[in-house]
Amino acid sequence: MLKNIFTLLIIFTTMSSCSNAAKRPVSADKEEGKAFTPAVVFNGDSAYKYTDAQCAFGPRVPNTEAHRKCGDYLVLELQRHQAKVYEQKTTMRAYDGTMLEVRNIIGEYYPEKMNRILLLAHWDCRPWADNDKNDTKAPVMGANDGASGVGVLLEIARVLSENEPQVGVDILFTDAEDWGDAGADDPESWALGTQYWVQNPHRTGYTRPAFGILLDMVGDRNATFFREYFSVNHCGGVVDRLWETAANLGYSKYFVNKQGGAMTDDHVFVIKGGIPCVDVIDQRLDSETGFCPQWHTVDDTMEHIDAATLKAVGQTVVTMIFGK
Ligand code: AHN
Ligand code: ZN
Repeated sequence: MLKNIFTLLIIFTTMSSCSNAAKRPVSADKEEGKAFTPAVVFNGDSAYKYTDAQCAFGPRVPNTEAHRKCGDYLVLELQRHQAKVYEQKTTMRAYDGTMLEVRNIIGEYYPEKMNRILLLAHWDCRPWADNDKNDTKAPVMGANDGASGVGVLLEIARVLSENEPQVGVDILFTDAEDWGDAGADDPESWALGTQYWVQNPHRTGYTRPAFGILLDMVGDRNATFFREYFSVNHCGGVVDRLWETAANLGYSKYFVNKQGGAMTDDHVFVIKGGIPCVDVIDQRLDSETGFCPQWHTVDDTMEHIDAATLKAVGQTVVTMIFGK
């Protein structure tokens, strides 16, 4: 009972803090050790397996067999974990004129609950490794860029099938995030699936979530998550709570409590659609691309993925959902 009250408190302060964005800096004494152990456990090895399972299909580039088969797998996994699953299938025109078979996949947990949280990650892969030194025409495997976020969310789906939180949770796997124009300043060439979902709710009577958390590139061994610019501006209260929760769990090495850059990513369109949203994205402020060395290269493979990073991200989100 006490625990339930505590959880409720956390959730409502989190939801209200989205708009007033109270600044709650993480105290230095909490940076090192763990201030608490979580009640609901996220399994990093399980998330690793879900990440690997997606890569086993090959690069999940839209309009390919690997993409179709992995989409079917994601639907089945969500159903196996007791979600109410919806699919959105549509055709969209990419910036280069290619017509893409876009498929968003949504798993609702506890749809009767009116207070809801949205968790999202893109599941498609970039069709070209345009940052590669040699093979710029090859597709990206996307172990980190795509599969890692989905892997974490599939493990959260398992957790949600076994533990009922105070809030409802919607898991959204977005498609066609990564067919964007890297050579132009054209934000709308990215995140096509999310743009579609924001304009077309996946069902009538869908209860809009209070806020969203986007996971993008959350699996690299050396990941660093900075406080992304749009997230801070539109959902600062949730940013504060996420980074503070991570610190309390001993994950400050990954969740660096400093301002990062501004990202064109799925969350931008979720925010435009009226849902405040945070982007947990691995940024490297000292690198040329702003991201990890494997970003949009053929080296974005499982050998750079670490279950410890997946655990840090997944446990932080799970602790936000369930309380400590
Ligand atoms: C841009 O590169 C414009 N935004 C980063 C979004 C992204 C691409 N995330 C994964 N791949
Ligand atoms: Zn990408």
